[in-house]
Amino acid sequence: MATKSKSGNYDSGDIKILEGLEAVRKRPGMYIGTTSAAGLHHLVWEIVDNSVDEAMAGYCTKIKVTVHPDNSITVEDNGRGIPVAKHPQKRNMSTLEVVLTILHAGGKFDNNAYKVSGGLHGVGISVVNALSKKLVAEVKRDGAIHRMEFSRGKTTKKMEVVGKSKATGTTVTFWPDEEIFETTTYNFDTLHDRLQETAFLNKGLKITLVDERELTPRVVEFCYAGGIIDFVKFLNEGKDILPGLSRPIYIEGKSDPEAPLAQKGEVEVALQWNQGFSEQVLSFANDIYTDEGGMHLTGFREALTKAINDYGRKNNIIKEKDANVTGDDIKEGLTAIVSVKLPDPQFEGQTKAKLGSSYMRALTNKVVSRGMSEYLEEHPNQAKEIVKKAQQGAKARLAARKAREATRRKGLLESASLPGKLADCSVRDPEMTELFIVEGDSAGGSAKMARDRSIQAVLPLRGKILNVERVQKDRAYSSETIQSLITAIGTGVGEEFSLEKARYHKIVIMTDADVDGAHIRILLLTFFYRYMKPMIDAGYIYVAQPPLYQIKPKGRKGGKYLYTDEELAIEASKFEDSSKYTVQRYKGLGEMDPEQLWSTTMEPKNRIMLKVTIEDAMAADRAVSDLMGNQVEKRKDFIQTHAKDVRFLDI
Ligand code: 1YM
Repeated sequence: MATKSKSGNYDSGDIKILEGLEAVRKRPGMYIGTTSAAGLHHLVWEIVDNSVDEAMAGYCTKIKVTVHPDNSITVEDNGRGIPVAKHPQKRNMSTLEVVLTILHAGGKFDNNAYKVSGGLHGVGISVVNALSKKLVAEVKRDGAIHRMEFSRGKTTKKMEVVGKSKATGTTVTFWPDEEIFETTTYNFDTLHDRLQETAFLNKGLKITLVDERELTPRVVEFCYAGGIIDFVKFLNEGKDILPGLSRPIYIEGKSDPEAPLAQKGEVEVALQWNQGFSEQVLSFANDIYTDEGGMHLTGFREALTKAINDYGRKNNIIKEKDANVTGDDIKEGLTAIVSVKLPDPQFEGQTKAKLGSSYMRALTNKVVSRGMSEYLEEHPNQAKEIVKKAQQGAKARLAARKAREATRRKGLLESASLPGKLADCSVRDPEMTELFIVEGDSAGGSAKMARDRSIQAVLPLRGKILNVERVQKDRAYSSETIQSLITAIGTGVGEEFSLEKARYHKIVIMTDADVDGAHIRILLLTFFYRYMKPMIDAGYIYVAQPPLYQIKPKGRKGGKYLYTDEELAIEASKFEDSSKYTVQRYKGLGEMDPEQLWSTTMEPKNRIMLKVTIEDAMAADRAVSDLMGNQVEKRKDFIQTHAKDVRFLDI
């Protein structure tokens, strides 16, 4: 914060500092959202966005991101190189230095109308510089290699020419500052998924990711000639596709050439239906993922619904007596990418992840209406399948409503009649109470004995829970296990879902630390993801962490609980004489007596629980369909590679 002068006003000197990179170091959260792992990764996106802008402007074809063993990062592109000549306004500085040391420099004095950087999160490369203990920039331009060094936003080595080169491009290497970040360890999967997404959204752009932290560096290359068509194919990988639709539908269009700047834009859409029932529609504005949708998505949905109804009516597939299919009916099994580009996107919504620019609704509607009706006319076989699939959706919607009404009449989804197997707690304040969902009756019995019955309720589940990804809603609602979950939790589902009615603010999934336990955990997470997503958003869903091992000195009581293999390895390395210790591995919750279960896993002051977040709905959905989809091979693969990690799965 700026210090106030004696008069109580901020003086100009203070304001200047506030505007500078000092302010970024003082309040990093204001610029990159958080100083947790997400903020650390944000630094990479910030630099890569610059290279992507250069690619969109048509000057860059390759981007390479390298993670070095010390968790420093190099981003390299083959664009024009950041200009190195004296800056027109700051006569004593090169443009390179201005871009790296002045907040919000870089501006819009160029002809690239659709910038990623400077968009929703875009705070510019100078913010990365401010938050790095060291940063080195190298620019190949005008026949020479120029180099500059910085530390915590300040220039430490003035620009110098360090070599010759006919090539052009920019290379930035930075070392995130431990004084700022809670962690400085980069996550390969996070980098991998985001860079892959960027490559999908920028047809033909080659992005290489190199991780040098392992003995043999991991190298992955992304380059998609089909762009978002390949993205849709990727999302539907392993799923059965609607007959005839193996090639996704692709539609593109742009605003009138005469449109004023404030009405300009481009729309690109790819879509494909699979035989499943869940929907995966991802929307982007200037490559920024719009998690909350917005105008482009609304325009897309309206146009798609209308085109399908118009075609269905015209060709008598939707009969005169039938009602129109709704947007929800069309969603079943739909996978789509809606990507728009516009000069000055307006973002709104809770997380600023909703496109508010209203003219994009009409533009997207127009482009998709034309493209979709053309497609349907030209592909009558596919068109028929699409309309029929939507009609199936309508039928299921009506059946689900009936099933819900029937169960509601019987009082099955009402909290009035709680499931018989639920051992409820006595306190009624949901903020204080917890529900443990436990695998199997025997572990359920232990948990019932172990719990603090004032605030902890226990619901044992017998056997596997229904795989909700593979069935339609009416069948899910008629499953006894699912009904008991819904009634115990109290929120209802579907149109009647109400977070306020949750009977507990902690729902804890407690399963064995083996493959079966992992499977049940995933099935439960799928259920919450598909039927009660607001519970995940609200942070109400947890995964219990029972210990994996206990080590104790032979012949003695008591010992130490260990929760991971790493902990065991560390403990074991300290054994002087391993014959004096025994190591017990807990395969299931049932192997612990109630006292042990309480003190290791359930007692609020000791236990470790993981809060389930939707960090990356896309990754989650992929994991879920790999595990749950119809293709057995994928499922086997997933279980084999994740049996252990599933304990830590951030779904
Ligand atoms: C590894 C990071 O920053 N590449 C990059 C940045 C710029 C340019 C090219 C560029 C842009 C323009 C003209 C323009 C930037 N230049 C500026 C500024 N990679 C990376 N590649 N010439 C080169 O936009 O007109 C800001 S970013 F302001 F100097 F033009």
